[in-house]
Amino acid sequence: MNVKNNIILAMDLMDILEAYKVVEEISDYIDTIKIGYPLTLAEGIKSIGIFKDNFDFNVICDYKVADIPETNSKIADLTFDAGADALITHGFVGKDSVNACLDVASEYGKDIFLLTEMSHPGAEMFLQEVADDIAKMGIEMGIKNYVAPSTRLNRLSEIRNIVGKDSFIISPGVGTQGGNPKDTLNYADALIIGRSIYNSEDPRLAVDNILNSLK
Ligand code: NUP
Repeated sequence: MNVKNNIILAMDLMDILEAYKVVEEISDYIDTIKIGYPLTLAEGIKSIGIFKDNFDFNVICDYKVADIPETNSKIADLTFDAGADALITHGFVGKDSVNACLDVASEYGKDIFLLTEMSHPGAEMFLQEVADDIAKMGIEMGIKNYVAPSTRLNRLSEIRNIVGKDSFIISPGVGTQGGNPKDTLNYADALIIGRSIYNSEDPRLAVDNILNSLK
């Protein structure tokens, strides 16, 4: 996936008109948006089509799919049928569950992103211990796209080592959660940024500042 300016907007506002307004202001700076449960549960799965039809964005659905294979298939099918370009899938549920998402994605000619370690402090309790193994499983399965945290650069760097330079890593936790954009891009291919853009008084200026900090 090519991501303009290496920035993926995480759109977790829960009102589609507000979300639309923010996106409109910065639509020349970005071409990839990530939506998750907040917007989808508030406004419906049609939210995907709104960003595809009006902005021609890549839409990544952050549904952190983590169920038995049969249920994962249903979730993936509904997501890709609604127009998503990629689906974020949890790895801790194991190979069969991840494979279910991968199979549906390939039927649609689309992608999954495998979530390895998460960016929040609680990820250190359980997930961190298995994150390297999740990344290794992803490589064994031929997965090309990963999510890894900008809040722990040592972990991001380790996950990069495991998945190799040819994999595509997108990294959340930049800005509000404390991650630094420039440092993160030493290891990741694109930044996932939400609140520091959409909660800003001036989202355009917020993106400008981030882009300047990357120079
Ligand atoms: O480990 C993760 N951390 C994380 O923040 C995996 C994620 N998918 N996210 C998501 O990235 C989170 O749900 C939110 O949509 C976005 C980060 O947003 P913000 O902290 O920049 O507002």
